[in-house]
Order: sequence, then C-alpha cells, then structure tokens
Amino acid sequence: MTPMKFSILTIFPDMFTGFLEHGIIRRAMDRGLIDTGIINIRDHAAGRHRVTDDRPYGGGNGMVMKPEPLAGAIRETVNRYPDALTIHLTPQGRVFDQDTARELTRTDHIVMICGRYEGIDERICETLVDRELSIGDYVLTGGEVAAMVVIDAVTRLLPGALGGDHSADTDSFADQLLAHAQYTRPREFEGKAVPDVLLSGNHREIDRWRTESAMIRTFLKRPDLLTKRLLTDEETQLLKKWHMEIGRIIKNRGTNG
Ligand code: 9D3
Repeated sequence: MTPMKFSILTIFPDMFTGFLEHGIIRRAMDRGLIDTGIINIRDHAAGRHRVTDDRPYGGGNGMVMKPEPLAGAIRETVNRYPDALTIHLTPQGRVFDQDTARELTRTDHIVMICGRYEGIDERICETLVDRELSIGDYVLTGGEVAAMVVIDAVTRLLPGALGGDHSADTDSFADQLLAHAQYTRPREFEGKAVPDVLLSGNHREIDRWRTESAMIRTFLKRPDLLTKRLLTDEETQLLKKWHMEIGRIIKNRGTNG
C-alpha cells in the first residue's frame, strides 16, 4: 500500500522534527503507513531577504503572510500531486473532531497550510484552499501545532499504526465514552489498593466493571457525551441500576427544605 502523505507548508519546519521522530508517528513512518514532506514557505519567497510577511492593507496591528510565497509552495505541491486535499489550519475553520479524523483517513494526500502572524492573505483562502480546520476555541500562535494535532489523530487511526488489535478504536461508538479507570503494579500504592475485581481473573466481571467505570466517569466528567450517544443494553441496565439506587437514597432521606 502507498503511504498516506502529509505535505506541511510552514515557515518553522524545525517545529515538526521532534514530533515526527517519536512514538506512533515515527513507527507509522518507518512502516510506510504515512509519509511526510516539510516545505519551507520561505524557500518560495523572493529577494535577498526572502520575506514572507507584510503589513496589512487598511492598517492595524500585526503582519499578514504574503500570497506569492504561499501560492508558490502550494502550487509546487499540488502540481505534483493533483488529487491532494489542501487544508488551511485557521481559527475560522470548522472544529476538528474524531469524525473528521476518521473521514481524513480516507484521503491519499493532505497539504497543510500553517499560518503565522495575523493570518494569510484572503486570496489564497479563496483560490487554493479546499478546507479550513480549527482545533478548538482558544488562540494559538500559528497553525503548526494544529497541523500536528490533525496528523497525530489521523495517523493513529490508520490500520496497523497502533500494533495489536485496536480495531475497537475505529468504532465511532466506542470513542464517545471516556476510558475506564486504569491500574498497573504495584497492587497497593500509598495505601490505595487496586480494585479486587481486576485481580480476580474473571473476565466477564472485569468487562462489566470497566463498562461501569467508563459510564460513571463519562456521566460525572462529560455528561454532554452521554446525552448525544445511543446506549447498549448493558449500559441501559447500568443507568437503571444507578437510578434505582439513587431513588432509594432520596426516598430514605427526605428533604432538608
Ligand atoms: C489574536 C489574533 N486574532 C485576532 C482576532 C486572530 C488570530 C490570528 C492567528 C488568532 C490566532 C492565530 C493563530 N492561530 C492559528 O493559526 C490556528 C488556530 C488557533 O489559534 N486556534 C485553534 N485552531 C487553530 S488552527 C490554526
């Protein structure tokens, strides 16, 4: 299989070296699941100083990325790979989520444009960009970290990226719940023991405990995730069990008002 390709356009190529050299991303590169190309936008800038930014028309604070170097960098990449999807990382984009990550795994080649300063000249957005993505409602200093987030989330979904059987991970239903609590050795740490059921070897009981742990944690920490999601029979049974237990607590205590 030919690797999924990410071409990254940036004025800070060194920001990506550490990211690409470690862990699952490194392994996905070594295994030929992904390929990355870092294109320095400055290499497409003209003049002795290779300037990539300029003052905004109309005045105001900050600088804007000039269109010519961006157009040069984008066109060089897209001419070579005409089917590439061009994504601009920008606070104006639709917010990237797990569904988008799953969708992007079906793309052969993504060109990522990382802006700096106040952003890029609008004419680039209008003519050379297929899609805009944000990674959330907070202010970053540029698109590079956002590009790494997208590459990270997409790469780990590619078959073979995680090693072992992580097919459950591609199940959209599974990742709408928080993970269950996790423990490793030692059996007792600073006076706190690992739940007995996890040492019992009873895998049906362990699975039930993990489902309940995941449900409780999601209900307490991210109830918004639960209300959006359909429930399995087992999950419905757990909610009914809590509902009954809570009902008993309320009935036995009365009110304080
Ligand atoms: C304070 C500057 N803002 C004025 C309204 C605009 C602005 C310009 C450029 C804010 C942030 C940035 C740099 N951010 C990105 O390039 C970026 C980003 C982000 O800031 N948040 C979430 N996702 C992304 S993707 C790219």
